Amino acid sequence: MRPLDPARPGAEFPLTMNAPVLPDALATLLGPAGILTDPADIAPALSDWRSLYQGKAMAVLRPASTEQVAACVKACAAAGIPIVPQGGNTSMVGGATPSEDGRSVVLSLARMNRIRALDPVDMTMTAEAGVVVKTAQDAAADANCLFPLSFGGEGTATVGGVLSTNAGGNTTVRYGNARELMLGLEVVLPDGQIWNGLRRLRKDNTGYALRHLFVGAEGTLGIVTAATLRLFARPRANEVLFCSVRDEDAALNVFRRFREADETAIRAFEYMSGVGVDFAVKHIPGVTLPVADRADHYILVDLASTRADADLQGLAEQVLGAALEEGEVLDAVIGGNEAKRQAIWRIREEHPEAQRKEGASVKNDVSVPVSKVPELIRRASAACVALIPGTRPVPFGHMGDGNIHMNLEQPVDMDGAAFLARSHDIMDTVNAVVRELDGSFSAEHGIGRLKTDMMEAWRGGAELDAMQRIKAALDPAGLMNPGKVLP
Ligand code: 2HG
Ligand code: ZN
Repeated sequence: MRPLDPARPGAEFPLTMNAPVLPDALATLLGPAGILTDPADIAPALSDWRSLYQGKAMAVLRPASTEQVAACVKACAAAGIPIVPQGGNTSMVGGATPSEDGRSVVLSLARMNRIRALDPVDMTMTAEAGVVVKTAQDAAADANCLFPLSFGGEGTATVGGVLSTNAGGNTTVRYGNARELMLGLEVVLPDGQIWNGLRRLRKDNTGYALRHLFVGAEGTLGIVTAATLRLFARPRANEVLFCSVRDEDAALNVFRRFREADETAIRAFEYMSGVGVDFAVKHIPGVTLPVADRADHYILVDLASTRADADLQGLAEQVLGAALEEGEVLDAVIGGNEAKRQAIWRIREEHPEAQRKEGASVKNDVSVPVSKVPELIRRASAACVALIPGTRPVPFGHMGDGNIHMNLEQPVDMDGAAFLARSHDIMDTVNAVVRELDGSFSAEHGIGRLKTDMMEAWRGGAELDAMQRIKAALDPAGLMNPGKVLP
């Protein structure tokens, strides 16, 4: 083995006795389009979307087939080179960023972007890991079906990434998380074996459900190269509502009212605070407040039905009428046409960007039982303001499934870096409330690098022990996405 390019030994990698060296075989195997070592070319793969981490890598490998992924894994295993799998690189927790030591390679699935099969009778789609979520949605729609996973990063995130992180998003309340949308997987194991588990079966009780082990493992147990996904009937009717509500309890009660009136019609039920909506209106061109008066609390309700003649407007009027009478809902608009529906969704989807433009912020992707969401928002907000006076709580997100982004924006008169230096104090403060409410410190963004140090406190004992033994059994050399998930 010797460096790929003798003029640039291992790119930024110092050639020492212990330093692994990129095997020559990779260049032959992948060809020029399949391996990047130029610092300018690999730079985008070395940092995360939130700019929390700046890693280094010997190269970015870009295999174009499952066999090539397997060959890369074998070659890297033989050379002792850690592999960081990467999809759309939209992780919120640094899950796809290499470490700073420069010893690893990033393995991008971007070139594995074929939809291998779509069956509107089985209602399944088999897509390679690098297929962008939006592309999968569009392919399903072309076949008159629905691939329901939906979230802000869907135009960049990929099938392999959303399965490896068990992404949730806006429609969990109706269709479940990525895990529930997966029937089968193809995975390259850490020893380079290819496991073809791309079954299309709704029933298959044949021992351990191996496929579920790789969902949410964030690439620490192997590399997902393709998946068979569940499709659904495409909705023919859709309405989106934006309402100002009295308080958090009122928001939850409106959710209850819709569930009682027609549970199957709720495609998303999102909460937003007054401060978060203010930021969206202030920073995002074209975003305006749809209701007449500003309020401290808002909800977005997305209703859908596969029946073209479903009277969703009637359903909305019936539920809102009662909620208005009780003083739970203060004001409401119903989208009406597609442009208006999209305008309402933009207010919610632009929350992360609006928060970024307002200044430094700390994210807390947490979940609690749905009944506890109002208490979570109130108690965590108060605790953070007590910790750092002037902090601006911006709770928003997926109220219908109990996942709130309990985010905190820096005080107006505080230095952003000084605020971020308190990140761990803030996360601990929110998590103390989450723990009392029987919640989770990571609802949908995963553990990545950001939350590994919380695993012991939250999952320590038998649970973490079992995880560590699974990791050791499948990846004894610890080369698959090291430093992620497990402490
Ligand atoms: C969302 O729901 C994402 O928009 C991002 O999960 C949440 O920025 C966040 O904290
Ligand atoms: Zn979210």
